[in-house]
Amino acid sequence: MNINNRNNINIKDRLVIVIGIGRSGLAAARLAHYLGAKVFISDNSANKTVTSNLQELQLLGIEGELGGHSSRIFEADLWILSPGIAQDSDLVRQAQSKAIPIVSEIEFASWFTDAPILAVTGSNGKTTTVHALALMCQTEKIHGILAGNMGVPFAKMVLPDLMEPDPARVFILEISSFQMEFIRHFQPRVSVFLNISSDHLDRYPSMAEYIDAKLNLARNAGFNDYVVLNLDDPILTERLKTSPAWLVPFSIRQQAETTYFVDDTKVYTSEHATLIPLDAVALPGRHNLANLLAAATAAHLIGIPDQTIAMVMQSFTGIPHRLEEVALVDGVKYINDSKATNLDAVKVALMSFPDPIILILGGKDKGSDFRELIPYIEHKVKQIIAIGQAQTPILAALRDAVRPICVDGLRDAVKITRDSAMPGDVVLLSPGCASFDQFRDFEDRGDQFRLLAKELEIST
Ligand code: UMA
Repeated sequence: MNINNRNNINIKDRLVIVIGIGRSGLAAARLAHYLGAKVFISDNSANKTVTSNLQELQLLGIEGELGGHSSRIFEADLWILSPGIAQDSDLVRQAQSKAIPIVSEIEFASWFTDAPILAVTGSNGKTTTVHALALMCQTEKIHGILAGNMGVPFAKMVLPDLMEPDPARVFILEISSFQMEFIRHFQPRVSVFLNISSDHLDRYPSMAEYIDAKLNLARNAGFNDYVVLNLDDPILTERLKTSPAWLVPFSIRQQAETTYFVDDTKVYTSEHATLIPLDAVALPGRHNLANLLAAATAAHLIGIPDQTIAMVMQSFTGIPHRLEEVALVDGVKYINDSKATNLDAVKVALMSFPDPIILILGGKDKGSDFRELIPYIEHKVKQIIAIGQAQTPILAALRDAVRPICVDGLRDAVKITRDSAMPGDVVLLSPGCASFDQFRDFEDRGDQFRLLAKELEIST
């Protein structure tokens, strides 16, 4: 199937194989089915989620297989690949050797909408930024809708718009590096780059490949598109300087060329009027100020008034699983930062509290070097409780700085904090790792932590 020209792509009666039937696969299969494709879905697992997803699709007449990939997946006009499947996997190589076109769910969904897309990527802060941006993009003329890596597949949101088009629609997408691996035509009107730091080194051979995947977001950006980038991030400024798009920087340190700028007391517009005093910004932390400035800059580019932007900055208090206070037990704060799946996010979390911290760290190791945490834990973290597969590298890296305790799981970790935490301490779940060794995803991990902390709160 020829997918070279986006405007001529027609999947009606084409054999579309969806690989992976998680959230993305389910949504992509439904969209492809609605558009008249012959859809077949395949997943190498047979867990509860994929079984129930398959059952749901079977009701539409879509066929599929679980527990392994048969040769049937290679009789295909097109593959839609779930983000959890790596570009260098054997499966992908086999399809490539048979010249089967492969696209990501984001690419696939983007073919079927002409609504402007504001897409946000970065190693940290994506979810906070897209939530703030989506709130800003709610006006009479602009009906923003949020999707992507934050948990709602883009394909799921494109389908209702096909059934009932909304001329005011704007999509706000959180984009991960995984979702950018199989991109052809995907072209956001505004691409936002927050920051780049080491992450997902279990999936990419090196930082260079990870950065390349992220930068794919702006690969198709043209003269009429915008690239919003963090001026304080040297990798981003260097790598994006040759983009043909309009480069629109934001910064919390520098005042040059930015749409909004910051001093010690206020955020200002480019006309030097006050946008908002810093003490009126609801979301704490310098890193969050950078996220809000990124969102504000993107919103400004599509015509959102400053007043609306300021209102969101004043009222938006953050998202679940991101430095979320979930319980107060005898003067000890329990903080759920399950969304911190890399070490940079853990560092930010550690810098956010002046109080002594008991840190719950670990999960599925991503090849991170936990020694990076040493300057952040010294004199601040009184105990580390290590969970999950990453226990061994955590022990090896941090044994001399603070003796980590290893426990089986989150329940045991929380139990220990009941005895060891003193009033004024913070118990911080900021795992710095993926969740898939013990949990369905980071949300499941955060929900379980919240529940366990609440149980403690009730029992006191
Ligand atoms: N599978 C196969 N064959 C293989 C390997 C895997 O069939 O060879 C199957 C697995 O059994 C699984 C499916 O493929 O059922 C993969 O699903 P998936 O991991 O892509 O999960 P989805 O439910 O589709 O969720 C994805 C994103 N997951 C990942 O990127 C790993 C979700 O991001 C996202 O919210 C969702 O699409 C909707 O867009 C999660 C995430 O952890 C939150 N993202 C990473 C992060 O934030 O660090 C990038």
